[in-house]
Amino acid sequence: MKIIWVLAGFVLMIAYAIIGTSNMVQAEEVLGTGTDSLIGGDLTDPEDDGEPESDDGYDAIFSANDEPGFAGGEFAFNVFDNRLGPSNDKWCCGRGGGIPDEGLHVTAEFEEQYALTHFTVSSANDVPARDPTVWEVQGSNDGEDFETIFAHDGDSFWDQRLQVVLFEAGEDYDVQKTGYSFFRHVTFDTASNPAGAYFQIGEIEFFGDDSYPVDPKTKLTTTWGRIKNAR
Ligand SMILES: [Ca+2]
Ligand SMILES: [Ca+2]
Ligand SMILES: [Ca+2]
Ligand SMILES: [Ca+2]
Repeated sequence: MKIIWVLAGFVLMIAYAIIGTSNMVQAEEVLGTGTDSLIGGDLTDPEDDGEPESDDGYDAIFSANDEPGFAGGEFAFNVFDNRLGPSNDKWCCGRGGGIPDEGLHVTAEFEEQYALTHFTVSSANDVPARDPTVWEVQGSNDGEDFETIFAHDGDSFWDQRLQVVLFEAGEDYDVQKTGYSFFRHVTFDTASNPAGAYFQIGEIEFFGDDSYPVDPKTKLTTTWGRIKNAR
């Protein structure tokens, strides 16, 4: 009888290996459209229970150089509210005068440092010409000096509205050897910049590996460090 169980285990192992291989993702993979196509449980809200219209229930400290806040008039932090849809499910529509040289950026600061393993960026609900065409994802450990992790300068990735696109280390950008506690999405241009309502993003998800050593001196300079020191 024992040999049967060994054989059964062997067959299962092969089956898992085949399933695992077939699930391997391609570069800049389209995951689908709408909220259900988001991966969910990203670093900003592992439980997916953050309040969509207020900064409550999230594991990150958010900041932005345009419309910081959830809800609002389609404010920036709506890119972290776990929703794809109209109005305050998105960040829209760009500040007056067009995109500044520093870009339009939204930042999530974490308590730990992470090597960015993958992320998703989703288009919003309307006008495709508002989608980012020149943009970066950057990392930092002091919130001031940012390193470029992923950069794109060209056509928009999104060919549908509310479309979730996955970007992966080793496929779409270098496998990360540095952990960062700040991750920032910066948009430098869109097709319709600077005319009228020229910018929008539906959602951003960051995923990382925290098995990197944390430099305690770096940690003390971060907002999390200050909060911890004050306790
Ligand atoms: Ca949460
Ligand atoms: Ca999320
Ligand atoms: Ca919202
Ligand atoms: Ca959203």
